[in-house]
Amino acid sequence: MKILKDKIVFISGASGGIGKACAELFAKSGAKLIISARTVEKVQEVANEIKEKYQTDVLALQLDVQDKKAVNELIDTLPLDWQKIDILVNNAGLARGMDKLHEGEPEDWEAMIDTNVKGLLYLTRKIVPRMLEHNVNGHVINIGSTAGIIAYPGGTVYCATKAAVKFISDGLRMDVVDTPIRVTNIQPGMVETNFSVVRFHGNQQKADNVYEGIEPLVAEDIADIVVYAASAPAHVQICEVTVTPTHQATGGIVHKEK
Ligand code: 8X3
Repeated sequence: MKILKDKIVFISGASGGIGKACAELFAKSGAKLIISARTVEKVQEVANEIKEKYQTDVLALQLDVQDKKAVNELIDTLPLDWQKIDILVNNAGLARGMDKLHEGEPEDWEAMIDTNVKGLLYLTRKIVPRMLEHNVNGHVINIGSTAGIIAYPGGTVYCATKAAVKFISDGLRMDVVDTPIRVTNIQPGMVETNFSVVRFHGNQQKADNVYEGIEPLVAEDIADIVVYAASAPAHVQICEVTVTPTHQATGGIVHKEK
């Protein structure tokens, strides 16, 4: 896609799932990528795969977005050619546990709040000023969730973090209204990735049950929307997109084949 040619796109949490699918589609559209993840080996593997397939520049970096100091250092020390970031995809995020609030694990809440909310804030705080400095038509694309629109049983803290993503997106859109920067919040419903395996602390059976009897979205469905929003003309801001499988009306309302 001509509009994305040579644009620099930063994608957090790109070692798999939605992040990796976005990386592939941006690369296919001619963009250059900075992709980060907590495990450098995994994200480097994704980078090698994409470089070979699309002959584009990809910089793979180790980053835990929960670590404010690491986020700041990483952005401050980007190689010269990579400093002019056009598009930030705040994708790093996770769900942990499905306990009732009063029975839940504070460590699970911390992982979700620190990644989904604080990590997204740290990266945005660091990158948006550089978009302004470099005078680019910047774009911040946040991966929210239907969970941020309506809560569901067992999702109290996860839903709260995604509601925060919605309001951070809305607030940031106001903060940058006098600049060329666009802000998009994409709110997917059920997407079959590693998401549920992580939520259930590695229990594959429990994860499989989530998607049994329904055809869930796949990571590529979300990447299509991310790249669509990013390639809209500069005067068009896709503020929010909610996308669910056909048999999911919203968070907790799902029709499953018996
Ligand atoms: C994930 C959406 O419906 O699995 O963000 O909670 S859902």
